[in-house]
Amino acid sequence: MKGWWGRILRVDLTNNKIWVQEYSPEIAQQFIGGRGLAVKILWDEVKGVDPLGPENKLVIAAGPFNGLPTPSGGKLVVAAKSPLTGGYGDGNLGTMATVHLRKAGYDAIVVEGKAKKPVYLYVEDDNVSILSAEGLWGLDTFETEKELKKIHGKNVGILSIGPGGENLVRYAVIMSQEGRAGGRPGIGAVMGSKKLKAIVIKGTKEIPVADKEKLRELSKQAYDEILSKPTYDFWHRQGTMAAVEWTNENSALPTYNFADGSFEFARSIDGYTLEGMKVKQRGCPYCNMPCGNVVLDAEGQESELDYENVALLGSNLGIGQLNKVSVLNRLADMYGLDTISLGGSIAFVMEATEKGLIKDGVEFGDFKGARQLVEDIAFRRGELGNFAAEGVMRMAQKLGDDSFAMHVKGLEVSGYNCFIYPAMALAFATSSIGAHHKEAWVIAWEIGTAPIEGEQAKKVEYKITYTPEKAAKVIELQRLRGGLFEMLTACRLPWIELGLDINYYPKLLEAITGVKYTWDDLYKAADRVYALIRAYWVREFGGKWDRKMDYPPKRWFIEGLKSGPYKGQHLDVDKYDALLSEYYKMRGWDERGIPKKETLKELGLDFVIPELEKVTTLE
Ligand code: PTT
Ligand code: SF4
Repeated sequence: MKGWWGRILRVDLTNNKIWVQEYSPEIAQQFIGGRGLAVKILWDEVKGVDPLGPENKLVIAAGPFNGLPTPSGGKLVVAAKSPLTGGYGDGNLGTMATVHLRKAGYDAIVVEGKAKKPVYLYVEDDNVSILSAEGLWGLDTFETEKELKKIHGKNVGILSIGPGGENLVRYAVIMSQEGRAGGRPGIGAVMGSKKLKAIVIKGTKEIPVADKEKLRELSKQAYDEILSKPTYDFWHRQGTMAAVEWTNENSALPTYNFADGSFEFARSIDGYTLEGMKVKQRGCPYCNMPCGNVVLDAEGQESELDYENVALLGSNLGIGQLNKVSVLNRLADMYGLDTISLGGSIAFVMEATEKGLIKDGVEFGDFKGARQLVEDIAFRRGELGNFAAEGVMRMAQKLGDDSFAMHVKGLEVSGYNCFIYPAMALAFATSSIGAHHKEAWVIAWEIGTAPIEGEQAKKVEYKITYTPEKAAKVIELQRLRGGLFEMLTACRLPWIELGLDINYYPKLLEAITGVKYTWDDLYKAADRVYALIRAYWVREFGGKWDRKMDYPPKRWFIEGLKSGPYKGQHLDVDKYDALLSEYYKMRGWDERGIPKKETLKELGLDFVIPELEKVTTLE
C-alpha cells in the first residue's frame, strides 16, 4: 500500500502487551483513516462496555494526509466510547504527535486495558515501551509536556491529560502543545481511566507515497493559493475570534446559558479586542494560516483563544472582560477540560443558582466564583465541583429539570444559539457525537453572511424557514466536514475560511495513495462512516434509542430570544420534526433515525445488519 502503512500499534495496559496489527487495503480504501478507521475499530471491538472501564479502547487515528506536507494536514483524531454520552465519541486536534505517529510507521494506536499505576507510552519507531508516569501524575498538561521533553528531547510529539482526565471529569480532553485540545466527549477521561498520562512519539521513517512529485507540486500550489486569498489578512488577525461580533449581530451568541443571543459586553470580548491583546500566534503542523491567537490573561499568563472558548466561557457566563475569560480558558487547557462543555456546565450551575435550585452556587458574571469552580471541577473537589464534573445532562437529571439543559445526547452545545436557526439546530441534533458544530456549521449559509471583515456589519433580511433544502445542506456539510476532513485527516479551515478549492483534496489523496477517488466515492465513504457511527449509537442504546435523541435542547422550542430584532422568536417543534423526517429520508434512515437495511447494504455495511437486529428491528 502507498500512503497508508496498513499498521496499527496495539497496546494492552492490563497485560503489558504491545503488538502491531496489520489491516487490509480494502479497509484502508473504504474507511480512509482518522474517524473512519476509529469507528470501524470501535464497532468491531467495543460493545456494551463501561466507557470508563478497562474494556473501552482509546483510538488515536491519523489519516493519509498526516506526516506529509499537505495544507494544514497536521491533525489527529482521538476516539473512544464516550463517558459523557455513552455513544460514539471523538475529537480532532492539531499536533506534532500526528506527524511523528505516521513517521514512526503507524496509522493509528489503540490502547486497551488499565495500568495498575500511572504510565506513559513511549514510541520511537519500532521500539515501544510502557514507562512509569508516577512522577507526572497530578501535573497539568503544560508541566507534563515540559517534563517529558526534558527526558525525550524537543523533537517528539506529545499527547497528554491533566487533572481533569485523571479525575475522570466526563468532558476531559487530550491536550498537546499548550493550546491544542481534542476529544470533547470525554476522551481525556478514557485515557485517565486507563492510568495513561501521556503518549510520546518520535518517528524517523519515510512515509511511502504513490507520487511524490505530484504531491509536492499540488501542495505548493495549495499553500500559495492560501496566501493569496483576500481574506487571509483578516483571518491572520482574528482567526476564529471574528465570529464573536458576527454571532452577536445575528442573535446567535450564547449568552447567559443560551437564554439570549446577544451580549451587552460583546465588544469587549470580540476579535478586535483580541487584536489589541495578542502577543503571539501559534498553529498546527504544516499550516501556513496559523490561527492560535495567544494573549496575556488577567494573571499575566499566556492563553490561546478561539471563538468557542470565548463564547462559552465569556458571554455564556456573563463575563465581559477578555483577560478574565482568558484565565478560565488557560486553566481549561492546563487541566485538560473541554472549554465548551466546561462553559456549558458552569452556565448551567449559574442558572440553577439563579433559579434557587442550588444553594451556595455561582452567579452569572462572577469571575472569581467561576475560576474556583473550574479548579473544583478539575480535581472533583467538594459537592459542587463533583456535580459539575458530570456535565449538564446528568446535573439536569439530578435536579429533575431539563428546561434549561443545553445539550444533545449528553454533549453540551457549542457556540451557536439557535432560537431562530432550524438548520443549525438540526446540525447540532444530528451531529455524530452530540451537540457539536464541527460537522455542519450550516449557520453561515442559513444566515447568508460569514464572519469576515465587511460581511459582518452587513444587515441581512432573515426569515425562519424549514425548507427541505436545509436538511440537504446539513447532509452536504456533514459529508465534507464530518466525513472527508475527519478521514484525511486535515484541517477544514483553509476551505471554509479562505475558500481554498475543495478539489485539491481528492487530488492530494490520489497523489499520496495512488487511489483515484471520485466525489461520489468520497461521499459514499462519508455516508458509510456516518451510518456506522449511527449504528454504533443504536447498538449501544438498544431499545432506548428514539427519534427524540435527534432533537435539540428544549429551551429553543419553549422560550424566545430575550432581546434584539427577533425578540420572542423560537423554533417550532412540529416544523422541526418534519425537517428531521426529511433529513432521515435523504439519508436512507427510517423514521426512528436508524439506517435501513438497503442503505447499509449499499454502503458495504452488511456486517452491521445482524448486530443491529439483535437490539431492534430494521426496515
Ligand atoms: C473542538 C472544539 C473547538 S472547535 C474549540 S474552539 W473551534 C474548543 N477548543 C478548546 C481548547 O482550545 N482548549 C480546551 N481545553 N478545550 C477546547 N474545546 C473546544 O474543542 C482547533 C481548530 C478549531 S478552533 C476548529 S473550530 C476547527 N476544528 C476542526 C475539526 O474539528 N476537524 C478538523 N478536521 N479540522 C478542524 N480545524 C479547526 O481546529 P474537538 P485544535 Mg480541537 C485551546 O477538538 O474535540 O474536535 O473539539 O483541535 O488543534 O485545538 O484546533 O472555534
Ligand atoms: Fe490549526 Fe488553525 Fe491552521 Fe487549522 S487553520 S491547521 S486549526 S492553526
